[in-house]
Amino acid sequence: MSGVVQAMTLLKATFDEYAGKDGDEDTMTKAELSEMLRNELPEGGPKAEVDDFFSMLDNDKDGVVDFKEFVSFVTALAVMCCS
Ligand SMILES: [Ca+2]
Ligand SMILES: [Ca+2]
Repeated sequence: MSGVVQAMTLLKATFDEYAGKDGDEDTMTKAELSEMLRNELPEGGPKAEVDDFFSMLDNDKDGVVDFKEFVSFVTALAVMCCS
């Protein structure tokens, strides 16, 4: 597997793990997102409110974060941090 494929697989696995907690693994609720931030990021993640973070992720404002929104956000973050 290439590094990119590996990274994508990992992203998808992480998304599925947390998004599936309420039985709907296609979308992530605010509760699921905040659990992911607590577990996956050092120091519980950015100190910004989960609310702010969630609305940044929820591009189409339907109240949940789907995998596409999740990936676009992570990609944007990677571009900001690594370029
Ligand atoms: Ca869910
Ligand atoms: Ca959404």
